[in-house]
Amino acid sequence: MKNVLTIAGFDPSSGAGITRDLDTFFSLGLHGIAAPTSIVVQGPHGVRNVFPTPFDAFSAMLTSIREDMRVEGVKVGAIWDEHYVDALSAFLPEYPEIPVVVDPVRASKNGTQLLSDKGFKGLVKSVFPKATIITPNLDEASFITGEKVRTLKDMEGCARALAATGPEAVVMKGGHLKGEPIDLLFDGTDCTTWKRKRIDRVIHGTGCIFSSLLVSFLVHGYSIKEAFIASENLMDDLLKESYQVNEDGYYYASSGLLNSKLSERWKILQAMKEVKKRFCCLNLVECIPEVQMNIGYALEGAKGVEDVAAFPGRIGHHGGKILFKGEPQFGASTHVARLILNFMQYFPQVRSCANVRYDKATVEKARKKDLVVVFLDRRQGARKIKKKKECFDTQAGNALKNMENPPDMIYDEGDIGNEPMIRIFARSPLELLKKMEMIAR
Ligand code: PXL
Repeated sequence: MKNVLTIAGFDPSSGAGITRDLDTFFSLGLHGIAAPTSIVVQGPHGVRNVFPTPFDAFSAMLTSIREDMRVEGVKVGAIWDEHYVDALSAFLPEYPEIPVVVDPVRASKNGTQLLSDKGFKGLVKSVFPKATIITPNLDEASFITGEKVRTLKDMEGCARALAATGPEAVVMKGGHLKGEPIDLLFDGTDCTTWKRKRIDRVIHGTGCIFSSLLVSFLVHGYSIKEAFIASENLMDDLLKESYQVNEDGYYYASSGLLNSKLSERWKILQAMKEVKKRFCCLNLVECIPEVQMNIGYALEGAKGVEDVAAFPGRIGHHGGKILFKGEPQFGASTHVARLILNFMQYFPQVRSCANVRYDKATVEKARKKDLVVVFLDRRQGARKIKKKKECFDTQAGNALKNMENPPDMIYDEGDIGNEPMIRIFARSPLELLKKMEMIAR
C-alpha cells in the first residue's frame, strides 16, 4: 500500500484540511496519514478560532512517520508559523524523490490567518524549492510577488515569476477572477489552462481537495500535466456534487461520497441489466399492458426522476417475445419513477416498481398467495381532484399512510381514457420479478 502524508490543519466540521485530504487519498486508492499542525475550530459559517498543535507533539509525529513508515507523497496545507515551517523544511529532504504538493494557505475564507506572515515567507524560501507543484490562489500569489493578478495574462506572468522560487511547476487557482474561473498550470515550459462554469455556491475546502488530488495522481505515476487534467476533471464532478451540512452556510465536497454515489448508481444499473435478462427468459408477455410496461429502480434517498433508473421506450412485446428497446438509464421514465418516489415517502426501503396488465384473475391470485393488495377507485378519486396523476399519488398516499407494512400491489379498474392497471412494488427489481412470477399465468 502506498502511504501519502498530509501536513495541514484539522477542521472538525470536515470541510477543509486533513479530513478532506485523507478522504481524497483513500478514495483514490492510497493510504492517507496525517500530521496536524493546528485545530481550526469552525463550522459551515467560518472559522471561530485556531489552536496550534503543541510543537513537541508535531515534531514527534514527524519523527514517528520518518522512522516507522514509508511515505510516497506529501501534501502541505495550513502550517501555522515559522517553527512548523522549519520542521517541515528539515523533514522533506528525507524524501528527495517523492512528489510534494504545497498549498500555501494563508487564511480561511472568512479571513482568519492560518499561517503567520513570517511563516509564509519561510515557506516560500525553504519549502517551495523542494516542491513538485505549488498551488497558490490569486491572493496568495499576489502576496508573494507584490503584483495584483486580475487577468489570465497576469496569471501567466505570475506563474512564471513563482516558478523562479524553485518548485517544478505552479498551478494558479483563478477562482477569484472576474467572470468564469480559470486555473493555469505552468510546468516550467508550457502553460495549460482549465476553464469551468462558475457555480453559484460558496464551497469550502476546494483548495485542500485539489492539492490532494494532484499529489495522489502524481503518486500514481501521472506526469504533472496529466495530474493537473485528471484533478481538474474530478474537481468538476466534486463541485457539482457539493452539498450543505446545514440548511445554510458553506457547501462541502467529498471524494469518498462521490465514489459511493457513483457505485450506488452502477449497482442499480447492474441489477436492472440482470432483470432485463431474466425477464426475457421468463417471457411473461401476458404481463405487458396496452400502454406497455416499465420497471423502475430508485437510488436510496432518491429526490427526483433523475435518481430513478428505468428502461427507455418502455417494455413491449413482438412476435410473442418480450421486447426491450434499450439498456436501463437514470431518468428514462417519468411514470414508474413518480410511482416509486411517491411510495418511498411512506416506505423508503421500497424502491422498485413495475406496471403490469390488469386482470381480475391476477389480483385474485396475488391475494391467494398472501400478497398485500390495495385497490384504488379512480372514478371516485377523479371527481375530487382534476389532474389524474396527482389524483393517483394522493389516493395512493392516503392508503399508504395508514399502513404498517408496505403493500405488494396497488391496482385500479381504470377510468375513461385510462387503462386499468396493476402496479407491483418491491425492495429491488429482482424481488419484483419474483412477485410477478408468483401471480403470472
Ligand atoms: O481553505 C483553507 C483552509 C485550509 N486548511 C484548513 C482550513 C482552511 C479554511 O478554513 O480550515 C484546516
